[in-house]
Amino acid sequence: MGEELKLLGAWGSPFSRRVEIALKIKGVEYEYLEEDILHNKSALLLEYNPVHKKVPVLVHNGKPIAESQVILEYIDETWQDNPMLPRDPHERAMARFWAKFLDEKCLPALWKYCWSFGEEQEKAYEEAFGVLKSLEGELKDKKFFGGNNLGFVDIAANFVGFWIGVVQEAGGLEILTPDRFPRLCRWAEEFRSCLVVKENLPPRDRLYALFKARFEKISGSKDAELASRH
Ligand code: GS8
Repeated sequence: MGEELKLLGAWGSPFSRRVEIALKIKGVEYEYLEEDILHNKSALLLEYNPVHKKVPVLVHNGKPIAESQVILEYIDETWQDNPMLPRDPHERAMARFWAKFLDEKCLPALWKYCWSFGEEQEKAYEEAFGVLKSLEGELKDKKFFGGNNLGFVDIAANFVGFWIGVVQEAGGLEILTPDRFPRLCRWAEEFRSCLVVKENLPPRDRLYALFKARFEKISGSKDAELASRH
């Protein structure tokens, strides 16, 4: 019926992969446009997301929507089969609460731990450990955050389910491990083995190589900085 759906995304971005998972859950067709976010953002991206200039942007019949969680809600409201948010208002509110926590608390804390050094990293570890503990507590004995089926919070937690494991391996870090977080690690395995997820994750080797190069670059510049002080 002349519906036009485009996704401006980036292959390694957990945010744009969230949207891909959601569109696959709904079974809607879309055109994917890969953005070179580091070196060459397209005119389309700048036009459609002038505020943040970031992916993902979903463009539905010419109308752009930015910010992955906003996009997920839009998708859930527009295509109502296979709902991602629960129906019950309190459960819906709780799902939004945890999704917000993931972006506002978990992601910054985990990222800081992964990309800092020395004393700063030790401090960051405490905070990252704390946010993961909160998630571990919320999972309880549920299969997914939303219960028996993959839902909104699981999709929002995709960077915990996949990206963190790759980053910690590339950087020789240890935080999300089964001894510290047995439920979260079991959830992560469950998450990655869902077909819609599995088919919409970046290639692990390629992501690993990207992070490895980034760690090498950072440790190189840190060595240079230390040397210049002596
Ligand atoms: C974050 C999007 C984002 O950081 C969301 O959609 O949920 N809160 C937003 N996108 C990154 C790619 S992933 O690291 C991006 O587009 N970066 C480009 C830039 O910062 O210039």
